Amino acid sequence: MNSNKDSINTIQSIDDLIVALSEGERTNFFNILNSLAIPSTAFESFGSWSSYFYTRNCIIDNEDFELILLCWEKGQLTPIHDHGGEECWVKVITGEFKETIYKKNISGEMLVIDSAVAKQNDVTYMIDFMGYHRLENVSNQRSMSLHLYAKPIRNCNLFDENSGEIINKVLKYHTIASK
Ligand code: 2CO
Ligand code: FE2
Repeated sequence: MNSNKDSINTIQSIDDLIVALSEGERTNFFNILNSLAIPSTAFESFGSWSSYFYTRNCIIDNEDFELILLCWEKGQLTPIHDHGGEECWVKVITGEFKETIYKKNISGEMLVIDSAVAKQNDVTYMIDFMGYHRLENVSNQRSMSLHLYAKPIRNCNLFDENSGEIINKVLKYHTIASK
């Protein structure tokens, strides 16, 4: 049943999403992202694109959380990385993403422990004890994903596949939304 109350409470704009996250608890973040009713076109003005690498576009960044739109050309992918000790929720806005999860064994080798494809509107969750992960745009077009980190992630560890070393990296934004 879709009562008036439900539709009033459904988040229909990015501004309302920011209010809901600001007033909400982390334990509700998965449900908040899962029940969004924001058209994918509403995210387009936050996007930017690069033929070299997926872009990280900041929608809002405060002491408690960071909401960023990632824009991916076909085939673009992240390095294998962790999340700097923070919680990470990803909602697919357009397209399809393969998420591969890795863990180091006692010899220091990075092993695949799981992989799945997330489709439009799916929400995934990661935290460092679950391992490292990689995301890849496996759809045949440009795609967008919405990433929520609490608290914001300023640095994370990358696994360098050539050297087998872990490298700490400062994370940057390609664009920052004006307030
Ligand atoms: N964590 C990566 C980043 O913020 C994206 S993969 O999904 O968490 O660049
Ligand atoms: Fe990630």
